[in-house]
Amino acid sequence: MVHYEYDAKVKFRTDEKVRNILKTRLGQGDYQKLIRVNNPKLHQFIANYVELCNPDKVFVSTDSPADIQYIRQAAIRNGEEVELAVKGHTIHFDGYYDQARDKEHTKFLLPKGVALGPELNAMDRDEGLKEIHQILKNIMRGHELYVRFFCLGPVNSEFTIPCVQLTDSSYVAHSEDLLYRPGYEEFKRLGDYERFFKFVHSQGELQPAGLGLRVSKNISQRRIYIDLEDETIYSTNTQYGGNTIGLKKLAMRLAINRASKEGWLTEHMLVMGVHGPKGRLSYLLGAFPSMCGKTSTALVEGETIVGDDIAYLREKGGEVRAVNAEKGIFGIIQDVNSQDDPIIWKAIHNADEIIFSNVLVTEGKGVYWIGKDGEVPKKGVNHSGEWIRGKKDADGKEIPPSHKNARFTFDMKALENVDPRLNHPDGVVVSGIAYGGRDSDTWVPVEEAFSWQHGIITKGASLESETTAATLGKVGVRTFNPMSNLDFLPIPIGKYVEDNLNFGADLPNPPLIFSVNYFLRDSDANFLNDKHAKRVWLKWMELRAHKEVDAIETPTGLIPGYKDLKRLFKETLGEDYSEKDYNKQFTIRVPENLAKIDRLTKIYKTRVSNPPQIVFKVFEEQRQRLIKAREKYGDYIKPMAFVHR
Ligand code: SPV
Ligand code: MN
Repeated sequence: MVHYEYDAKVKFRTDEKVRNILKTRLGQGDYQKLIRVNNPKLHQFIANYVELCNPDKVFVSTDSPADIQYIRQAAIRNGEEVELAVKGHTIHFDGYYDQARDKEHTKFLLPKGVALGPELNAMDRDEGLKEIHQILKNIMRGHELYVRFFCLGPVNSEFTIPCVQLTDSSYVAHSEDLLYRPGYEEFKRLGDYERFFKFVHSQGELQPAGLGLRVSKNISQRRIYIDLEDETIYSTNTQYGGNTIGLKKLAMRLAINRASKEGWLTEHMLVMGVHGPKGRLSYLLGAFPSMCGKTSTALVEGETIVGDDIAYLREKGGEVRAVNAEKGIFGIIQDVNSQDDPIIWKAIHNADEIIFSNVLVTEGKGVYWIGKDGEVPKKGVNHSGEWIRGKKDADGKEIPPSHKNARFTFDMKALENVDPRLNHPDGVVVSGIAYGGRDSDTWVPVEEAFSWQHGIITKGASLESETTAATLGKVGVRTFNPMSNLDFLPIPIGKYVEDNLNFGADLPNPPLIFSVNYFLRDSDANFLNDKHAKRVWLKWMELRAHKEVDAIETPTGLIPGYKDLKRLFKETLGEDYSEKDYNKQFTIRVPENLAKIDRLTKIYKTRVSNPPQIVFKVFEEQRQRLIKAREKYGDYIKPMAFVHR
């Protein structure tokens, strides 16, 4: 379909014209690399954006070590990364106001007549394309454009989605090399194939930052526009990975859209192997909003990791199979230390290639982040420039040594516990799915849903997370975040919930669904669990998946019995788990649970267009169970009131 003049101009170019553009703009070697992929649609796409963005130079990267090395070196040469004391480790800064995903300027471009509901950020497609093409015009003057090919999901698999990334950021191109499976050979193999995802990114004009690095200058022109119809995403005037790394959260939006049409799922989930008795390994998925412990869970001691952020789920032979869309980690570094996250700590010290972003660089080119082992340095250089303790920003706010969203990027091969099935084309069989957010007072630490439908509705679709106020551990606002996927939904929430319900509806043995809560507090705001308790909840979920342990039936779901947890705490952590702690943690909090149902009912009635009606029925049934229990036992009910089953 032709939507406006720019489209009209480029859509009708002949293959010959396209090749001529490429021949003139690319060096002989790069032209040859590109033409070896026999894909006219790909050539047309690249020619269009080379012409529009007008880079000084184009580099086409194959999967060869030499090409990858070229990009690594370009990142240093261009001032996007600086080498640190440890060989292969580099630092990248994003601009002071470019430290996170820009939700306000991330928009779906919608053809006339399509609507996504009030919660999703969207604009008219023609208008959006016009605006973004204006921003892109000549934006790469003076820059080199990198053309990169990758695959989402394992290669040679039903899950594979080939992608092409155009970017003038060697940091983005380098990051993708650590995070995604190579795709040049796959594109060559596929030939004239049209269903690939396309990403166009430019960091735009740059300005100096600390250590001689350069950061995006025109933040007011920062845009992330998602064209679902053409499966193309545009990103401009930003460097932060969540806005720029095409295959990460940008591709996730396209993949959710595709999955919805084709009957599979794209989820914001970790994938991990949990060891059960007698050498058994069972796979669990976990959905958590950002900064709620997803990466830490995926990387607990004693278990294996398949992925920490994005999973694709497909039904195969009556089972649910999952893969990691990625093969590396772009993880939050704050509070990573040798005690709390020993596996990540070790990998950060052993990996032969890491990009650190927005941490403090100390004298002698070491790095420091908040919560790292050791003393806070007195000075250094960070995303704010030269830094000393107590430094304030323009608003008078104290600047911490590292940004709270500072990250590390490495290939998962740096990890000692990477699962052997990471790249298996059939993925792993899913035994259970856990949903969790920051919740100070409602959910128990772990609970199984009564069924797929009950789990999707009262756990996944009811997920909320509290924003953490900086002051004294006080609890902030609860934000609604269905399946932790709200920021990435390209389809109306109601439709997405329905897709989830349908996915498990006809399976003979769907994965069990759980909620977990690592953030439960007592009335003095102290956490009721330490960080390692999650290892026990994982073990309990694994046993439940094989019906090897019983559970207690409460109005909201099935919870562990004390004796089982006591044993698992001892076996897993060597700790004595007291009945007092158990009762505190697993008390059913009726008023808070009822308030949650009221909140969610209201949200689904007012903020979600066309919610599946079953949602209200399941909420109402849960409300009645809670009211009945309250009549009998009061507001706060210890597990012993309920029966084992
Ligand atoms: C998240 O915020 O969920 C992340 C990092 O995984 S980002 O790439 O910014 O999305
Ligand atoms: Mn994420």
